[in-house]
Amino acid sequence: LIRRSLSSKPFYITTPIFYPNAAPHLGHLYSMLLCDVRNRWELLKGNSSFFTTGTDEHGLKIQTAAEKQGVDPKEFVDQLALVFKDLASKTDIKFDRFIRTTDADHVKAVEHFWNKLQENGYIYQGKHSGWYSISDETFYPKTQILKNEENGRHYSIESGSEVVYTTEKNYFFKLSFFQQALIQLIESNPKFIIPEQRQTDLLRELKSGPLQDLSISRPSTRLKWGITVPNDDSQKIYVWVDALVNYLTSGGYPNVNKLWPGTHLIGKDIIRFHCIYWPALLLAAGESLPTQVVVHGHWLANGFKMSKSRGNVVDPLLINDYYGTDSLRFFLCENSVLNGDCNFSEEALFRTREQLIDKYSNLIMRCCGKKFNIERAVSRYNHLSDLKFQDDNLQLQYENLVHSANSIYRKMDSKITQMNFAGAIQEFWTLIIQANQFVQTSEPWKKSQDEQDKIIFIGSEVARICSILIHPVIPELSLLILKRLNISKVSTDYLEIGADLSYGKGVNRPGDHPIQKLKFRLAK
Ligand code: ME8
Repeated sequence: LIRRSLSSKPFYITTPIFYPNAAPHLGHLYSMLLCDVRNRWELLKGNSSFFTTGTDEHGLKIQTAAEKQGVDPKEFVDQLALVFKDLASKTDIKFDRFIRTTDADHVKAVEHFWNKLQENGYIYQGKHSGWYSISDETFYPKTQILKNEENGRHYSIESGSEVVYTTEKNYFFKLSFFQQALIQLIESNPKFIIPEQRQTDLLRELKSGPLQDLSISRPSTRLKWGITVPNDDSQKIYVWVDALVNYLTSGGYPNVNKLWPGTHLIGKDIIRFHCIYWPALLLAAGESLPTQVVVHGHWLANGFKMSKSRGNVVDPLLINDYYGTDSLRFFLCENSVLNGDCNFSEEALFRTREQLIDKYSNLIMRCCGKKFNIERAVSRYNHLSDLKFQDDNLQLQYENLVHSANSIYRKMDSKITQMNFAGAIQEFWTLIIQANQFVQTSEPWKKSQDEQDKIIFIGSEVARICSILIHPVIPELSLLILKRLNISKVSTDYLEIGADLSYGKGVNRPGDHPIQKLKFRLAK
């Protein structure tokens, strides 16, 4: 059995905090979902677990988006934070804290973190020079600039906007100082970043040349919407430093430490921030490093990167409304691979829903048939040693099924704790198919009551065990089924065959086919 965590701190998992400069996209739902499933899994195991998500509300992106709409940035983010929360609530995402970088405790945490970096000698004042575009509000590297020989002016190749060579005051973080420490840290901790390939790539990058110090402030004249550098009104804190500290804020930083260190789940485009900047900043501030950084790929739509111009952006709220939460959650988990991109298609989502009905619900429907009696079967066959079938072949199938049912938890647990949800779901399907075959080929409707009860007992037990184990992925449907079987003990403490013998009362009602309700529920 899996040993319960003895540490007093809960398991702590975080999504990135999202930019609320536009409505949430599928990637946002996906990262919340992966964390939600993992969090629910820990809770199912009886562990304490804490899960945070939230919004990254400062910075130029937000400032510009708010200006475009002619509203105050705070009002703007207040509205969008609600949309993100709404997505979470509609998709059964149960976070423990929704952190916003405009929260008062977060602003205090960031100021304290900054002061710590300064006290420890890792911040210095400097100048930053480069090609700056006023309209794009960004610096471009020299290699990205073209001079127009006719008018002598300079332009960004990428955006075509004019750029001017500018020098501004900035605070810098001594990132270069941490290069060797980062290499050592990563080399001595082979699972610091998963999947492995991401760790290998990052190490290669870290060894490829010297790290440059990082500019960690912006002039307040340019960046108005941000946290002011302590004791210097002329500068605002770089939005990534502000954002990363959110992971400490939720644990009570700087006063108490109820949570840290935690496990981060991030998308592949923000590895540098989480695996180079963040560990270096933590080392500089004297804090522990994250437990692990889990990196996922991106969702494509029918094989293409989602983009507004291509018109293939999947709206998670719409899809959720149309296909139902559990189908969408199941689909995203079943088709999710960490070490590559994932493909979204409505046809595939439709098929997922059909499979849930055909394979999963079918097992329950078979056992709940009005010819059978789960209550009697469960109360009668509570001693596994009693279960002997006359037919040798059936006996063998039965023994194999019991073995599979009693080992599925360990298999799923090892996959889920490695964030391999597709693998865990594969285990779930294997067992469901095996049980369906057993019930089908044993033909209980032709058997004596005694043999029939044995078959129905094992069939219901597999349905019960699978429903408990799949609960973190499809919380509503699994509970509906467990309720339909009158099962109330939803925990990994009751996963052996025969571990809960208190269910089944009144389940096999004539004329009441649970599948109808399920179909309706799934198809919403
Ligand atoms: O990066 N599929 O926020 P963000 C899957 N505020 N995931 C995707 C995706 C896709 N198609 N597109 C984007 C930020 N993502 C910062 C984070 S954390 C201290 C600050 C993922 O709203 C992306 O990889 O732009 C990232 O993990 C997340 O969405 C949030 O992106």
